[in-house]
Amino acid sequence: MKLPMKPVPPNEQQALVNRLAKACGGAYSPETRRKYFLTGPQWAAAYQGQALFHAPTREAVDFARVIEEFARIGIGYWTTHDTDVIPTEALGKDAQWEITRRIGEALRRNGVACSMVTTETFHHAVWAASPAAEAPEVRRYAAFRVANTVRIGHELGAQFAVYWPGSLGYYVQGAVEETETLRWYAEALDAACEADIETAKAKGRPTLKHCLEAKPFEPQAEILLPTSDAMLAFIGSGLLKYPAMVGLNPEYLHELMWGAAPRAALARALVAGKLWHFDINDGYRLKHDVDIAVGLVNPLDWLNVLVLLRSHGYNGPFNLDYKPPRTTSLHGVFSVSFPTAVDRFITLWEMAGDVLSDPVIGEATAALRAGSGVVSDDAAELAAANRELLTLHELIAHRMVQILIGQHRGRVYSL
Ligand code: 3MF
Ligand code: MG
Ligand code: MG
Repeated sequence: MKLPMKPVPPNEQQALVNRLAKACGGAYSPETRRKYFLTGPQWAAAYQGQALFHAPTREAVDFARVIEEFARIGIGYWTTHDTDVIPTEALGKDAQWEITRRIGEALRRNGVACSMVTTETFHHAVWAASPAAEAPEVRRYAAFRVANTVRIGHELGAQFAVYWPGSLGYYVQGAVEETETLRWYAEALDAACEADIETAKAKGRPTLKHCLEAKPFEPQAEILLPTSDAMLAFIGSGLLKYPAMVGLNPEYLHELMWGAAPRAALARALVAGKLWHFDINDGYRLKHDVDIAVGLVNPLDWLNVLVLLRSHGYNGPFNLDYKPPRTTSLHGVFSVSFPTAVDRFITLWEMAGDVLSDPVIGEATAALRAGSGVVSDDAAELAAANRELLTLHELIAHRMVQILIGQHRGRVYSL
């Protein structure tokens, strides 16, 4: 290994990073990247590295720069919270429409489309007791906020609205009555759907797909809708006026955090016909929301997830909802973090295609489904009849790892 012989002065560091990023190879062209429904959040690019125990490490960046950089990288879609781009005090006012107009211009100038809008219902002090707070005035304001976001979405040409309820929960039990709070939360979503129906009609556009996003921990200690399964139950509970307009935006890490198999959680959303939008990232089980970029922690699990989605014809967005690490500079956000995340995704997506057309996996899967042909009411006899066939479970897992690491192409090491 060649180690730097001398210190790398600040004015030479970007060039070093650029050279090594290029040396990694495996990068796709912006044209190729644009063929995938990859969406880039304003908040991910503009994240400055701050957290409860962390001061920011990066300078601020506005929507014009983010949209321009996404275009350069080849990320064809942009997503945003209302307050990522519009100051809270300007929401619903003329200033909001002036900013929306400038966003529209930046999108058009760069050939980027806005695919999704979302309402921030977690950061501002007004949400201290959640968007479904006891005070009716706060709930009225929440209804205004989600309806207003829907109108912004239509103005920008979005197809999706996402809702992460954020502070829907509590730190201490007793004061909040859960059933009532859920009913109140449903009323806010009803208001969003009603604003959507009205705006879509006025503009001659289809209505948006309204997608709920669950997270098991943070920012409350206890969460009322902690998982995608809880969200599905909520959609089917009878509390919503327009359940057919409401589906899911699962986030990979949010499911992994509580201990789920993300692939199984996605399968449950698929069979319910509610997998409409997908936040992609990576991280660890039973930790906080570390929001690491896709495929950096669990590439094999990711390959499995994409095999499931490809085989079911999922054609919704893949939203790059991660946080570039605090150790990455702003230059690094756009020259290393986003492009490498996009390229790992594309490689894993294409590998999922390899898995689906792999003759070994194909034959093994078909054989498992064919069974032994031995029909019996004797449990021991049945078990014995399938014993050898079931070894294929492990063989398929091995084959997937081979495909992941390139071993199927002859990557071996001699001792
Ligand atoms: C929090 C999240 C959110 C949601 C966003 C969309 C800041 O963990 O994942 O990102 O994705 O609010 O509604
Ligand atoms: Mg998310
Ligand atoms: Mg997250």
